Amino acid sequence: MERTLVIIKPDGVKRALIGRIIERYEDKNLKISAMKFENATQEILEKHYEEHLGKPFYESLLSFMKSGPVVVMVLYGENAIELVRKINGATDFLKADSGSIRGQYAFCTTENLVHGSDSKDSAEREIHLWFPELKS
Ligand code: RTP
Ligand code: MG
Repeated sequence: MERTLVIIKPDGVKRALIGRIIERYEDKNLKISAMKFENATQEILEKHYEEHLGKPFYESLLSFMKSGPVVVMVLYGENAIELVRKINGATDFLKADSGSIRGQYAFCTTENLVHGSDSKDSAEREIHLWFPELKS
């Protein structure tokens, strides 16, 4: 069993896609073990996206992520990390499989609806960042 951190970004919330997005994960047998709805702070976003500091899209990414509330959740199941990234689809919306969340709904590369941790280390780091109260 593996766990991973998923964020439904402000565009997913504004477009009323929360239910349809969560359904995709549940349909693939991933279970929710923690979930919250909140406005992400500058502080948490700087830590969450520290690997992207200095990249051309960094500032617009942070302001987009602060443009409205997000849904943050911990999902668990077999191969949860890879499975979530497959369900989410490629970062570039033009390359995302049409059956993926981004392939179906995204029309922009920055505003791309969902986040999924990209490795075991990232998943643990991000889970501790967003849910410091959870045990490892
Ligand atoms: P995520 O972290 O959200 O699951 O997405 P990812 O691994 O597919 O993409 P990553 O390279 O980690 O980029 C993080 C987020 O930054 C925005 N981005 N915009 N305009 C652009 O060229 C660009 N590139 C990245 C996206 O919101 C991406 O999900
Ligand atoms: Mg990433």
